[in-house]
Amino acid sequence: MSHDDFPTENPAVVTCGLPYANGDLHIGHLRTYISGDAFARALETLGQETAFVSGSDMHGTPVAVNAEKEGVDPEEFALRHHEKYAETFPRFNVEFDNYGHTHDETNTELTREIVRTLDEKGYVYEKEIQVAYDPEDDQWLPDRYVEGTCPYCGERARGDECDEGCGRHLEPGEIEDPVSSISGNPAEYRERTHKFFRVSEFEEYLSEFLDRLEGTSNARNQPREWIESGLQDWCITRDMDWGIDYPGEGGDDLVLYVWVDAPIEYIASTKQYSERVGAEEFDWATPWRDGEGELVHVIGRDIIQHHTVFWPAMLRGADYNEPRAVMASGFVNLDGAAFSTSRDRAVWADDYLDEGFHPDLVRYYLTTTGGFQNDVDFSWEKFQERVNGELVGTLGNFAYRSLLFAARNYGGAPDADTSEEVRERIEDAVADFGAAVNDYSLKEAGETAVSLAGFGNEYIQRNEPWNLTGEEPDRAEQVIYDCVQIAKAVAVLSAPILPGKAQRLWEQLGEDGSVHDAPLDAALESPPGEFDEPDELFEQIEDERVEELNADLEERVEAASEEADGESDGTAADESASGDADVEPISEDRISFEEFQDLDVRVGEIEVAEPIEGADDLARLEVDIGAETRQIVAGIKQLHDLDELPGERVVVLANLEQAELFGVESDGMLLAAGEDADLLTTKGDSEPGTKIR
Ligand code: B3M
Ligand code: ZN
Repeated sequence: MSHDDFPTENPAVVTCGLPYANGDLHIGHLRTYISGDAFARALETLGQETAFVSGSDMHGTPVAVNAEKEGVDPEEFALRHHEKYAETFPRFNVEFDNYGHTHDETNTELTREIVRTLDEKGYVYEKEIQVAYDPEDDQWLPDRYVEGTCPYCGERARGDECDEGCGRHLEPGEIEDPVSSISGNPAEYRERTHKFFRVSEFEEYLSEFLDRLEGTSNARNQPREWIESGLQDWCITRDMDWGIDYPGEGGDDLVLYVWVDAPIEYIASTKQYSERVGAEEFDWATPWRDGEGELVHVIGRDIIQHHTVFWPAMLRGADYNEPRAVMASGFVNLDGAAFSTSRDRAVWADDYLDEGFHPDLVRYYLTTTGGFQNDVDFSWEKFQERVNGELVGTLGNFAYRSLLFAARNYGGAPDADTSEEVRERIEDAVADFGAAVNDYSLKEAGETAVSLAGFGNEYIQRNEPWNLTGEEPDRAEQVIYDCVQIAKAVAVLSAPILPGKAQRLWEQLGEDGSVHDAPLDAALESPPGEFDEPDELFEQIEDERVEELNADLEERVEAASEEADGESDGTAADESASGDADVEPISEDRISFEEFQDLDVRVGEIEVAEPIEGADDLARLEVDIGAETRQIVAGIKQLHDLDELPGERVVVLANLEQAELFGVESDGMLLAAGEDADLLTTKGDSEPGTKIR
């Protein structure tokens, strides 16, 4: 069975992985929420009825451990963070139809009901297992209360997840050499009776389900390996006070494992939305249970297993509908290394906004830099480059010059019809947008607007309406009308990713209402006649600003590292105990040898190196990489004597996506170290084209 293309007749529900209510949000966290929001908006643009929901994950040891470290009650602790999240998301134009939390009544009730159903249907059984226990503190050590060695890969891991190694979910009792993460005391294993969910019974179902599943390929393929290597049943109870009490027989002193009630919040949150707007407007039961619907989960790639194995098995066991798609994103790094909350090595959500940056800029950066599955590297330089290049230089520039010319000369859109060339170009963009959304590619969906604006710039430049107004007024009117039409299409196509800016452009065009209510066809409908002179949509980010932001980040990292070093109590939980403040921390995110082999790195020989006029830092190079000579743009203009470079052997990443920098195509990247762009070279005499492995 394959799914019909979006838009379908059925209601869709787009969900985002629930953030644990246990800390401050940084822009790395925001990737999931911004992407979910953009995808939900894009579906609506296509005409798909969509509810967009999520909530805070209030339970489990990620919350309990942090609350305990702060010495506060977990409920109070989690609620405080929940409220903060609920307030922060809209500030990034992430507009959930409902944002609940897992501790509320709707979720608690629904969770109990679903677990009871699973129990009644024979999918739950009891088993004696070994559970980690701290004899000195007289405390059970579920999940993140215990740390030790992963039995699968030998890396350090926490109780329920090999977070630094192979990424597997770990069952209680599996972790080796257990130690309490709170006290640092060595732990022992003691026997306890727990409840298990028979995931293994769903093996056949899950493998068929994966054949139907849409979304990103990581979410569709990775689980196959887990299923082929045999599914384990999941322990669904924990020895804790904080959580939802086990609802069935014989689990009086147990709470449910957080991963039971967390995904159920997707349903509960949809239910709350229904209750608020009325079932006539959106009936939660249609997509989830009684009818058909399109369920799309947007998550981080570390929780694929939970969403493609455990969750669909639960849904199936309790007679709910299955997800249509799982979109699993890569992580966000900062200047090439993982964010580190404890080292203050992060761009915090609040700080970003306090700096006065518009939320749409980071939305654009996070959704269109690289494919959805890939990790995105954030640096203020790269952010500046994309904002100044694509948003200011292409989209903003096109909108401003077109609307300004139109307003000054005609008081708005002149009297004309769209030319065939422009109509066809917009039709292509509209078709590309639809295809991108059906392909779950936000990057491609976002690119339709920017590349259409790029076409608009080229169109206006080629037709020079400013030279036509005197001699050929009809031609001038035609060209400007076309440009206004393109601007309208750009507003419609960019709305999911740039909701605030697209709305501004919509208003500049003299349109009423919200661009978010405009269907995709509006891109081709005639723009209203009158509008005033526009103001610029985007503002250039200056180099000094970037320098300040980098200096500030460095200062904070240093201060946090010093503080952490001073405070270090030597427990296993202290993330900051290793590393040197002056050296970027080594990424905790290991890649496989296969992933490394995806990089096509070659020896190259520089043939030409010349400055790019007008660009501060950029040089244009021609590099022989054996089979061909590549044009590569590199930020080395100030850092190297370009005349001396021809003849140098360098190291080139040959299969990097092509890019355009300062209007010059760049087809590959020179590898270089550090701030001074110290160029990597070869020691022996490998010829250009030799592969580096
Ligand atoms: N609260 C956060 C995470 O592991 C976790 C997600 C739950 S989604 C149902 O990314
Ligand atoms: Zn492991």
